[in-house]
Amino acid sequence: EIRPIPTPRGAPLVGNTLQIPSDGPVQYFAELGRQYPGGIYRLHIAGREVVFVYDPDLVAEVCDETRFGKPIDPPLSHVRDFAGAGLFTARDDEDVWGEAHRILMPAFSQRSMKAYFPQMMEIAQELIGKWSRREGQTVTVADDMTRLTLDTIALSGFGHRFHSFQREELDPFLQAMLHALTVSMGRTQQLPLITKLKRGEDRSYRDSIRQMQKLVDSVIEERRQGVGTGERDLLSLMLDAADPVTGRQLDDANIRDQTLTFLIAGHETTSGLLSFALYSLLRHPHVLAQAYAEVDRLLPGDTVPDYETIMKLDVIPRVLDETLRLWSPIAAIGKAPLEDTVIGGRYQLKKGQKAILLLELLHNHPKAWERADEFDIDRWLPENKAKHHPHAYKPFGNGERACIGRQFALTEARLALALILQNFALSDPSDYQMRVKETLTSKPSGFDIQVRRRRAHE
Ligand code: MNH
Repeated sequence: EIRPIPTPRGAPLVGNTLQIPSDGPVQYFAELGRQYPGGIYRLHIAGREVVFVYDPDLVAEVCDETRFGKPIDPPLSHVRDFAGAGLFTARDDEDVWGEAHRILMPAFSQRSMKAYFPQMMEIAQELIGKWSRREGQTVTVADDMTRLTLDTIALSGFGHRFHSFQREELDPFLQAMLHALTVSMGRTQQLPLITKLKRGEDRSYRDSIRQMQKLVDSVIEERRQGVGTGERDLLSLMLDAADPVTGRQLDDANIRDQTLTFLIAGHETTSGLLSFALYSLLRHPHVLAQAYAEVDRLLPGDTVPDYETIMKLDVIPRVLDETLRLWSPIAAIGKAPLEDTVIGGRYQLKKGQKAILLLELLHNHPKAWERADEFDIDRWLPENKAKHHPHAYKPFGNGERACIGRQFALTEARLALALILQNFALSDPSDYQMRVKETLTSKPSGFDIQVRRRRAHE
């Protein structure tokens, strides 16, 4: 029989809107979820009914692609102000999603990862160089991981060099991006009338978007001028390849949207993953010791890692898997039913009614995970992995609209962690307490560590 979806009491008209902190909405949603052990609740936010799900069996239903799709409503409809119909923010029914997906898939094959390896290596070495010059000093982890991942996707995907490690300040592109993401997130919790009234904010929002687009246009122009390698990177595929199904090529406006999408989606999340991974290693010395032992075995002394060696790593990938379980850089993803439907045999969802998967609660759900709050990389041994609930782990999303860059991120992150551990002893003298900062993605804020070289630097 149909039952109402539980909900906390809201205020008249604005519902639950004013209860949601603008600087950490998803952490608030997770907090609230702990009060609803049934794995589902709903809120009334800025005129919309939003359902939250985190029971693994309900999530399994919501991940059935014959019944649910990816809705482009706030915040993603606002992110479209700058990411347009790029892969991340395209609607399921827009032709350009399938065209771009098919054109770009070859750039994310395992063979392509091998082709990007020299570029990944070049930027990772810049990180090692910077930290070597910081001997015994502190570094701000998330900032340097952002330098690493932004420069890596820009070089591997577009042949563009940000030179972030040569500068004290983060690239102005990141300022503009952060501002645009903050405004678009904020608007999710805003009644449209309020958004309209904030004229000054809208002006600076448009400025930030223009600034990002200027950078993107110059990256594309560089290539058209013949700068770069002519390799089959993301940009060359977009400029030259046709969709095998429709025979169509991407138009200039869409190439711009995709480029901006990849510059953002291709670095924010991986930066968060690496920052959370370093945090997790410092909190679990026995796991850190295992990771050092692995690196010392596969990369003794100053051995320069090649692609094959990175693929042989076993501890480090399991550290990444477990980090993504406990600290998912994308903390929530949205799905919506294609037709009116019922989940769990009792909760009614109307066509298009958004259901948000809360990954923190899903990834900690007692139905699916034993000792859920323990950082245990042995969960990811093949024999244990086979026993996991099939829908209790979604750090890369689900189905057709899942992350296209997963292998790219994991290859880049394996290499970066291996090089960091090969070269540095890490410590956390200030005993950092986790503070998660939310933009579109989550990252540890203000996490500083101390780095010392393990061997004298040649
Ligand atoms: Mn990624 C979609 C997580 C790295 C490019 N990514 C998604 C989704 C999740 C996700 C979750 C699905 C979002 C949704 O359903 O609304 N992504 C990650 C994580 C990492 C990551 C946790 C790193 C760790 N992503 C990357 C990298 C790239 C990339 C690296 C590019 C090089 N991601 C994308 C794109 C999409 C996406 C593009 C949209 C795919 C689509 O809908 O077709």
